[in-house]
Amino acid sequence: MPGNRLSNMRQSIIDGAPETACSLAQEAVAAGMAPLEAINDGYVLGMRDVGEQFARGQMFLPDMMASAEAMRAAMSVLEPELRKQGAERPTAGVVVLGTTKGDIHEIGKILVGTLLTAHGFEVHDLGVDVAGEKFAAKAREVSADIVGVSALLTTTMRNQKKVVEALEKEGLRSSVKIMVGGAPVTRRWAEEIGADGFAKDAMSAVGLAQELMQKKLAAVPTQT
Ligand code: B12
Repeated sequence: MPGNRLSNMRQSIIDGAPETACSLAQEAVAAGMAPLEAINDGYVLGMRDVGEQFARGQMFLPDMMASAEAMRAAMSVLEPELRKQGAERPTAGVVVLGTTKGDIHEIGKILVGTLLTAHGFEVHDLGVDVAGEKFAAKAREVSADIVGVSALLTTTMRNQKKVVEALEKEGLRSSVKIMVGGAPVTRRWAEEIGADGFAKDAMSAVGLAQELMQKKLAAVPTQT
């Protein structure tokens, strides 16, 4: 029963139970459930509950770590399924992705990277705690079209601006589009720091990346 399955998935994250999270994901794949449905309507809701309980002081850091572990276990099953969807398409664009300096949250960023890959983007994931200069150096190395910067803490959001500045300093700002995201990030913040766009979740991030690619290509003079 899909309804039950989704609520069990949600609960496995709240319980911080990697084995249950993993076997529920395997069952879902075997039953033909769309991986994105399992993620968005099951596991991510559990993560949201965990965040709320943590904020209310009803859960502590070790619980939150166990939940993150359970989420990773589920993703290890679902991620390859998502990737399969984009395996044989031409490259939609080159994206450099990472979490800002001082921040080690990675689950949302990984999800964004997976969905971008599933939609044909070539993704270079720099991981977590990444300084602006490192984003800029990688963007130059791989001739990135887009740099995507994640931040989950109100304190590390500010470092998204440092990435914008680092790209400017490297002379890359006109050739690279910048998108930002993460729970505390808003459209207004993106505008304030001079980024090109914000997306609230991984699926919207794909739409945004496609839109930014169109803008980028429209700005390039056609060769005769
Ligand atoms: C799991 C978790 C952790 C795990 C992270 C494990 C890991 N490997 O990632 C651990 C336990 C390590 C952790 C640590 C901490 N955490 Co924490 N954590 C969370 C929690 C519960 C869930 C985050 C998550 O994975 N969500 C699920 C994913 C799918 O959602 P998401 O990250 O928002 O990503 C989606 C969108 O935002 C968007 N997106 C994300 N990135 C990007 C990038 C781009 C380019 C785009 C376009 C879109 C996009 O798309 C994603 C997919 O849909 C949140 C609560 C919450 N609801 O956010 C707290 C939370 C973020 N943590 C918090 C805190 C306080 C901390 C600690 C400081 C705790 C402490 N005292 O040590 C440390 C910080 C460590 C550090 N320096 O980074 C606070 C932040 C408060 C604040 N306003 O700053 C939160 C909000 C909890 C709370 N309610 O208080 N945490």
